[in-house]
Amino acid sequence: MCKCLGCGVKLQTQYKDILGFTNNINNKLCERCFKIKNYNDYKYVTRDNSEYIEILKNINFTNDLVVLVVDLFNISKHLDEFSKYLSNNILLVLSKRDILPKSCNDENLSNYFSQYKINILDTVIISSKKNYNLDELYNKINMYKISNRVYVVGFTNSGKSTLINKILYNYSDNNVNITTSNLPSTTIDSIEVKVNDDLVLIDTPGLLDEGDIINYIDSSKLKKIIPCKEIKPITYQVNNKQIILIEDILRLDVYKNDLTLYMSNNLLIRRYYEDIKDLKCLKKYDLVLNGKEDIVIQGLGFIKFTKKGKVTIYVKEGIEVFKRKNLI
Ligand SMILES: Nc1nc2c(ncn2[C@@H]2O[C@H](COP(=O)(O)OP(=O)(O)OP(=O)(O)O)[C@@H](O)[C@H]2O)c(=O)[nH]1
Ligand SMILES: [Mg+2]
Repeated sequence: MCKCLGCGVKLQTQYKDILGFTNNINNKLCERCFKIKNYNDYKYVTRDNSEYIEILKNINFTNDLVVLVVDLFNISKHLDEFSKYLSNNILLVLSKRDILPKSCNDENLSNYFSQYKINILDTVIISSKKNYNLDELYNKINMYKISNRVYVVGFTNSGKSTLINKILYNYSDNNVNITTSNLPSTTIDSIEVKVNDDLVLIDTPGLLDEGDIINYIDSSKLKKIIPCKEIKPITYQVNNKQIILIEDILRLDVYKNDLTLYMSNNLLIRRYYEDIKDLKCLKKYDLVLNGKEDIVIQGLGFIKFTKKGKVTIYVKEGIEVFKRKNLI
């Protein structure tokens, strides 16, 4: 069976509209990967988490080390899902450190994850983009691995394939380059890459987070939403009721509080001091803050509040909105 070296899908030459199509079975890449890599032209695919859960169950049959990659900017509410299926030792990798402000304390970020019921051996904060802490991560992978096989898992878009490419680039002669993109489900099936005789990394497709904004927004808007460089947080002190609109995506009604927005700086933010009708047609969430809590709008970012108070959020139905203790 020939597999695409970019996404792991089984190659086929019969059905143009089905995953894995290529016009020549001897090609190394499927047509979809070829287009992503050469034209940045992404064909949206819908995947089912049940296939992915089977992959996790099979990893659980091994005793091998698992590298769990979590996007620091987009931490899912459902991270504990991984512990449902995996009892392997886990090296937690907090990715995309370059997106959060430099001033954040790495130790506090790591400590934040102690609340999850995951079998964490150790934590490393990285940025594949900036090559931050990759030596430390590579050493820890070699130190903790039980066999020469190490699995890389996580939610879709957390940066698994980018990390593997970077490890290959830094520490290996293997010049394989897995397909990456900022859209979900880029990796379709497991891909084994040999780093050296003692280490094989196995990339896996990402678990889909159903409440992530990525599933509800036109892909042309994603460039605005997904930050690609360090976020400059925006702080507001609200003394009387104010309304903050973020593009046509989110409406925030705040009554007396201090808040800081951690979102892409490409988004248009408008602030109103009197009542307006805009975006009230979206789904409404009335939230009570107990002090030092963030409101997360999955995939869009988060809003840090310091004080107790009431907040109303309007956002497209389906996008997950939840509270958590302050990350930063
Ligand atoms: N800013 C920043 N972006 C990153 C970093 N690592 C990955 N990305 C970006 O995140 C997006 C997703 O990366 P992928 O490596 O395709 O993510 P994945 O986890 O393999 O995704 P799936 O294959 O869909 O499960 C891409 O646009 C990457 O360029 C990083 O360290 N910093
Ligand atoms: Mg991938």
